[in-house]
Amino acid sequence: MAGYSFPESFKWGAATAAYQIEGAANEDGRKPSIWDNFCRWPGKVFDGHSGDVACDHYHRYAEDIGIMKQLGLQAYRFSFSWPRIMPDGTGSVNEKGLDFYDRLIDGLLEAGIEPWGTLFHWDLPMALHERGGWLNPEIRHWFADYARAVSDRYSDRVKNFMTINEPQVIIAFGYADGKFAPGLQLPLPQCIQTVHNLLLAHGEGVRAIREAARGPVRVGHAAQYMPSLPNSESAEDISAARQATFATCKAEGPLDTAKMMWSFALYHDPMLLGSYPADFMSRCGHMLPKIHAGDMETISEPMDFLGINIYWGEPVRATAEGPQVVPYAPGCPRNSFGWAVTPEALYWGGRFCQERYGKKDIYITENGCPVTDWPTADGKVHDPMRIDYLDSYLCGVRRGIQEGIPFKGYFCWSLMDNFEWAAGYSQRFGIVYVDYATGKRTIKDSGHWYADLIKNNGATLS
Ligand code: GCO
Repeated sequence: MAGYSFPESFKWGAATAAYQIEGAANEDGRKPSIWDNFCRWPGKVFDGHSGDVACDHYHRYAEDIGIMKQLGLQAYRFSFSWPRIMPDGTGSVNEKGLDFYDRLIDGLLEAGIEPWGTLFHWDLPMALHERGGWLNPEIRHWFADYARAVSDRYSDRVKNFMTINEPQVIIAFGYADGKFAPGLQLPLPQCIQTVHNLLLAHGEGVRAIREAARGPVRVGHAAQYMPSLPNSESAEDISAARQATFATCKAEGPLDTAKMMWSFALYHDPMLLGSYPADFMSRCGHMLPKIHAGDMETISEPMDFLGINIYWGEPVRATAEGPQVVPYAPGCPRNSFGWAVTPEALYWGGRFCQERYGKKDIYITENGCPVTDWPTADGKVHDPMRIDYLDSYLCGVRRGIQEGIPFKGYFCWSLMDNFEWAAGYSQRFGIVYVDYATGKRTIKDSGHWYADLIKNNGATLS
């Protein structure tokens, strides 16, 4: 109910990613990533857009920190650019790249904002892709070396690290259906090998961050997560939604590679339970690469928190034949990407996560709403639909907290409009509007709404 204050320790933040906002793609020693390359592949990215300039955050970071301070953000989730810090992916580090994140982190701390750093948010150095990328088992060592360099440099000031953003999207979109960089469409066995390599890299990265840390740090990740939502709150429908949320493949019939690569448990059972899901093993276990002694222990190196990125869920009901997807109601609210607006997704996502993986701190590391908004004659950006989206989803977090689900923080995606991957600049997620022609930032109505919410620690929610 309105007026409820979130726990004092609840962290209110916003999130971005290096390739989506920094620009300066060829500056100060940075070398191409697979996304620089992918954007030059005709037809792959909307209108041939790229992150060459993006929001020019590399040069405007001080102004952006000022906006974060004006919003009253308590934390800011950004990502380190691997090709800016280690331009060849391994070996020597690029001092000018490291210096940028020193300036950013020191500026955040000066503004009283906690820096939360994602090590990998999809911008794999092209040099590593040319050596096989996530297909090469060596990537577990490449990623660990990179993680060590980041932790060694910043762990005196950054106390919260996330290893890999959305493993599912990296593999499903990048290696299975090819709609994201590096644009590959590999057969199921090879996709499964990339999953295993990526999970080993994650585990090695957790260890490397801790080994190199100069002081206590917390390590987690940021998972893509589209929970199934019970069509009613009957015990049967809740059970059906829980089962559907963690399913990886059907017991029989054709296997859909991309769909399987999207599944949540395929990555999170190994990370959090130390084993691949039973339904996956029964049909695809033989496609895994050889699992050496210690591999599953590496993959399940304990994390200090779970980061989940949730935008919407899919209604499911119980039937005699098992969980059945319920079509969205005709004309249901949808955002500019066409994604259904399902306010209960954060609640059920967090609840099912806790029930399966235990009471580990949960941060919503991404949640937000794309709207094709623009400044009106008054020079403001009125985005009531985004406010309604954020308000209604956060009411689900409030319900979860009141029921004991360990929601500990929320990072709105995104601080500012930015490069939305294959959709280029056609989709705007920011609570701050960016005029890409001039770089001008304008805090949207949703940004002012969010600032007020933070000031009242959630008490102004509906
Ligand atoms: C993701 C990525 C973000 C996207 C955002 C909107 O979750 O896909 O982490 O980089 O921009 O989610 O799609």
